[in-house]
Amino acid sequence: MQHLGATRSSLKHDHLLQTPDTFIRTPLPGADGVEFIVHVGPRLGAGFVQMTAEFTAFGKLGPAPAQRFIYVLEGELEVAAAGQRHYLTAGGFMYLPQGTNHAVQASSIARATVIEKPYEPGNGNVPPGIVVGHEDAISTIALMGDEGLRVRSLMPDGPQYDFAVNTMTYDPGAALSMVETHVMEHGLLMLEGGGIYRLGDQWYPVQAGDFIWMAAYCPQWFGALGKRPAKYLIYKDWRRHPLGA
Ligand code: UGY
Ligand code: MN
Repeated sequence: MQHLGATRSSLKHDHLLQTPDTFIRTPLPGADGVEFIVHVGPRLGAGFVQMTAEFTAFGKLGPAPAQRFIYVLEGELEVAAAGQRHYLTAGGFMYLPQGTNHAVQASSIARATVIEKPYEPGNGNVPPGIVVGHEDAISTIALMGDEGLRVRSLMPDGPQYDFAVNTMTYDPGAALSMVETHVMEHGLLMLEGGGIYRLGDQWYPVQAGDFIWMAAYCPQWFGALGKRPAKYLIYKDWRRHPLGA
């Protein structure tokens, strides 16, 4: 459908709002039966790649050039790694440290968020390990004591992990208690509901299906609107010195 050039998508120097009407699919090397919407990556100045992988039945991902985090949106993925097979359904996730030999294949039509980031070792001597889980098994934390804003941390928090992936669920009317401006960048996928996202000096209506990238220091705030909760999956780089040391 042609909308006379109108879209909510917007690219500014410190943020991107990418709405589904502007998604373009691309194949990637090594993958078979999978199309990718590459939402963000180094070409935009990001230190990570985030994409939506759309699998046909038995579609396979190619090898990961970096650490890989997979969160299943729909369908089922079979992931073989370290001599074990894991079956991930919607809300299931897996983290594979850089260099982990693994295979990802869809059992049926499936969709997943895939985040890849070159590993920054930090100065610890414990290597990161494979993580497998399901969001439903993770307890929620009320952000700054607000029971209307619940956070689940999908990645373990330890010195060996250099990024975090959380889900955040806002009851209707719940909002971040402050405009955040921080050194970490974010990749964000709206999973449910909607609201208003402040990014830089702009306020945008956003809804399930939208993707947002926030560069380091991009002023950000969200308030949920509507009659059902709003929920998003959010990535941030974490626990590393800004000088890379
Ligand atoms: O973890 C965060 O920085 C999160 N509170 N940011 C956000 O929701 N935009
Ligand atoms: Mn933030």
